[in-house]
Amino acid sequence: MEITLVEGDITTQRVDAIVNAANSSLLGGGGVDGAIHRRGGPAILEECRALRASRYGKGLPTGQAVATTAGKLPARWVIHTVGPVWSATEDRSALLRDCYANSLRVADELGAATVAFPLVSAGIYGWPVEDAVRQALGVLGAATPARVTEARLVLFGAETLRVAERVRAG
Ligand code: AR6
Repeated sequence: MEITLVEGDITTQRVDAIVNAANSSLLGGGGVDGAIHRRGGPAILEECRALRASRYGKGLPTGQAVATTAGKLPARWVIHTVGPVWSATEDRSALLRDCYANSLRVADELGAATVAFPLVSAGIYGWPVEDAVRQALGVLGAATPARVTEARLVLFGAETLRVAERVRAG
């Protein structure tokens, strides 16, 4: 699997699946989540509500991932995952790695060849950008999915892309 770093908006990516940095309610929010629901239209929220009424009555647990339609977006699926809120006193990085591993597994099960990830937890949830990139590249770099051929990390803004490229270069 090839890992690519691009600057951009996750909602405009021409890939099979995009990952949403959601919250456990699955009912929307700000940041990536807000943009996806706004541009994808109501079909996404409808499926999220159905998931809450069936499999995830208590919400989607942190670190897990579940797919819905992508509505009007160019992608075919949105894979919702819930990152951990950053903590300076507790190491929650295993949960952040779970987000990438589980989202990639769901994408692979769906038969997606290309998947775009935002920098989960690195916005409203406060995770330091450099470490968020390190966790993402660690998981994706070690993964050997059967069908996914490209994992694209979509960085929001030129400065975030620059940080990601520096982390990747070591
Ligand atoms: N495309 C790509 N990246 C983006 C975009 C976009 N359109 N918008 C923001 N980013 P965040 P979190 C970057 O806050 O930290 C929501 O309310 C952003 O700069 O979207 O996991 C949910 O409902 C940052 O680098 O997600 C949850 O309650 C990264 O994407 C909560 O926020 C993630 O920022 C989740 O917070």
